[in-house]
Amino acid sequence: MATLAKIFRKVLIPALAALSLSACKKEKVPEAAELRIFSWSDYIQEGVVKAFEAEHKCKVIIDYFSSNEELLAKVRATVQAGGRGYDLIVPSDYMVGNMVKLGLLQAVDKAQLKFLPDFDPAFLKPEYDPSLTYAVPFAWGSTGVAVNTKLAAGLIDLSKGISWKDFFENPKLQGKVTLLDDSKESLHAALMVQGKTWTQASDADIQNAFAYLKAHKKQIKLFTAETRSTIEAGDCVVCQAFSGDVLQVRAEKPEIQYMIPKEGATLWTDNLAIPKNAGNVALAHAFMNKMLSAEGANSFTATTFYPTANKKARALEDKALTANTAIYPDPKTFAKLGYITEKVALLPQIDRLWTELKSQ
Ligand code: N2P
Repeated sequence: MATLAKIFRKVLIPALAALSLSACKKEKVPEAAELRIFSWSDYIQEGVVKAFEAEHKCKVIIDYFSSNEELLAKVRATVQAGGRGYDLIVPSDYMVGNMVKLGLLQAVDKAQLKFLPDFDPAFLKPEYDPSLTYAVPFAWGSTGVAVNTKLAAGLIDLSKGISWKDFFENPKLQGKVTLLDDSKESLHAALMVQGKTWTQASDADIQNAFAYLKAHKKQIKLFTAETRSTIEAGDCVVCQAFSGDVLQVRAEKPEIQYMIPKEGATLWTDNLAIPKNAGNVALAHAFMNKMLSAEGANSFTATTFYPTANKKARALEDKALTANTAIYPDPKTFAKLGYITEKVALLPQIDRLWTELKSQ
């Protein structure tokens, strides 16, 4: 009996320990695949992320940016630094063209994109990437103004709509308006007051528009990217903002109204694209399929109030959404919207005047 106990202690226990150690080594769980996304805020709902993680046994990491310039700076820096970057990013129209020229994007594999046959033909040949080589149109909207109708009472007569001229010049609105903290959107608003479209604008028009912004700087309470919290808190009477962001606040606060000023507003399309230094291109394509399937796109619009390029998704939408002209502008309003396009030669000038304006 004593000998048996000895054998157990001396031979079996160490053997079992060695066995379990090697089993441990073998069982070391491989690191979960990761999908790294850099997106505009609130574009990707938590439920979508959780479902995708479960379906693809991966971890989704999302960072947020609030302007195309911020997106460009980050992607450029990570590509230059070498190593793994984001797998999926969401640049707007003109920024796609810009990033392609800088060699920051890789081609998407269209054969993997199951939703393309459901796309609205209007989105299949965008000027900035006519064959959808580098980017897939995803969401679209306008940049108009949020009006707090309670605070605006007695300050502006909204029965005739609103204008950018009011926004910048109405003395009753002094210190009560906010502009997006975005050089191009701010410039576009000033150009529109002067009857210029973005594409027409010359070097001199841009200088004049910045001079106008400078002359009316007292009118502007704040340049901010945090428009939703600013509107929600009642911190502005009229606030330049993206359509869906305003409508998300309006869902809780009916006194907030989204308006397209008389002179016009920016029309934009945000895209899904894959940077050169992506680490998981397969997951990036899978996530595109998730977001842009008819069901995915439908739930995206229902939560963000931004329409997508998927026409089939529109057929699934609640009639209250498809009939909402703040989401789908009527043809007369739509005709007043204009894209911000690339103005490569004028960029240094825009940047300089913008920095000057903000530091004034
Ligand atoms: C979403 C912002 C809309 C992006 N929060 C404008 N391109």
